[in-house]
Amino acid sequence: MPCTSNAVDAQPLTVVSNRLPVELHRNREGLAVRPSSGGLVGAMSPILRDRGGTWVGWPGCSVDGDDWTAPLEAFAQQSGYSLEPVNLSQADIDAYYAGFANSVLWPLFHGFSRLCEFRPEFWKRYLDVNRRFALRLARSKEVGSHVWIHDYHLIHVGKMLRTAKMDLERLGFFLHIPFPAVDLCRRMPWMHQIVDALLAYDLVGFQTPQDLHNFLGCVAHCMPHCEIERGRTSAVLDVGHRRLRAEAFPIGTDFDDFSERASRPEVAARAEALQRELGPYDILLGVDRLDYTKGLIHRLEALEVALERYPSLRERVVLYQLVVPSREKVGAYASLKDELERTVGRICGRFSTRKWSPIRYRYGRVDRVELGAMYRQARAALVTPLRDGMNLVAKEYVASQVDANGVLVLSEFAGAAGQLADGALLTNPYDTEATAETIRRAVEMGADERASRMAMLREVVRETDVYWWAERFVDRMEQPLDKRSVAEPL
Ligand code: ADQ
Repeated sequence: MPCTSNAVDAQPLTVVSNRLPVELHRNREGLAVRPSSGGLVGAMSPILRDRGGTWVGWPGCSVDGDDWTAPLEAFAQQSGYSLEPVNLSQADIDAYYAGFANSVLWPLFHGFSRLCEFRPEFWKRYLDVNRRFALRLARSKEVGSHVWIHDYHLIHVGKMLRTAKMDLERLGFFLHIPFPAVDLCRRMPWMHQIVDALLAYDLVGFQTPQDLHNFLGCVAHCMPHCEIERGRTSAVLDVGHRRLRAEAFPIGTDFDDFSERASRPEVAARAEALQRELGPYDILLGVDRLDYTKGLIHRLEALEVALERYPSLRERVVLYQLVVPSREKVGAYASLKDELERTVGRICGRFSTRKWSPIRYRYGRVDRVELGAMYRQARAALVTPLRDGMNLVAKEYVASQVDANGVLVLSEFAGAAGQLADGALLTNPYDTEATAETIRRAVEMGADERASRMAMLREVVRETDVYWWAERFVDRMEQPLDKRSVAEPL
């Protein structure tokens, strides 16, 4: 079982994220807490179990009016760590979650500033909710002195904890999405406050060295007196009264879990069934949340160009596009589903023959067996976001490719491109013709090249899995600054 290297005398850890790692629900016996799946939960749970600790977050539903004490205690006994739910009202969800987090920070940090709604009431509610999280942490007896806060929803919690003079030894923050360059970030009226809040942590983690570099550019712009000692993947910042570290930690996936599952006979059987269902064609796979950053329309258009330019691909490939619903209440997402369906319809109408259709579109969530079967069977995965912090689908595909038969087509704007450039076929998703050509290359690649590229990819994804990521972050967070400055000096 993975555990941190200093687990013996380790302090309990508190993890804070917008959502708790569980779903609360009501069954015949009453109230129940069910663990949810996902990379972050999988990575943090063993660490929390090892060291003891607490996870603070929104349970995804209102916990008012019901007594959740008993089911939460039962969960703590079973999992080895406790949960602290923070309640959010509908007004919070509208203005903090759908508002500031997903209509300001998400689009801006991904480079879609035209979709930003810079509304002061969103900002005010964002601060209110961050304060509520901080208060919850400050008042809880379960919360220890080592706290790790996750993602763009909760940037201000650290600063608020410092203001409340909470007795914290180590305070870390990890941003799961990209950090924008200064020229983009400057469009946000609250840029200075956001940068200042990030400087309240002992360790600020980013997905890639580029995100780190962008952050340092924003710090230099907002706080010209801050001294920065730069390395390639890390930096030490001196803000006058204190020093902090900023560093790139590319998140990974649970390689062994995906790989082991993909090897199971039931997954192999499901993969064969899927192939029969789709016909004797090479499967191109897309797996995405329904999000404008994922480049779904651009991908479909690239396929359209590929079918137009390379007739040999007709009746040879089928794109199996799986889309999971997401943020349906946020304005910019509502029209995307319609546009996607129209585009699928147009391409199918244009190229389908009596026995073949170029796209199979599926809207909904699938379980891990089904997902493993798709990953295992696909001749190529088309992971072509317009911008992405990391993109775990790319790594899950690689981990599930136990037959080393497939090709990863990867956007150069996904954080994962920095680690996977050698084995993947990189493409610029805005360049539809180049992406079309990359699709053709992936389909026509010989078995030897596919196997050697996939072997390279599997090595990287195995070595830098999600446990590696979490342990490295916690180790660095707990390392005193005077011990070592930058990880890799320039
Ligand atoms: P996301 O934007 O959600 O994450 P991603 O990293 O691709 O993006 O993770 C998506 C997850 O959802 C994957 O684990 C995938 O298996 C799952 N998924 C997608 N469609 C599904 C479906 N139809 N059924 C079941 N599961 C499905 C954010 C950042 C990323 C960063 C991660 C982690 O935007 O850049 O990689 O956090 O830090």
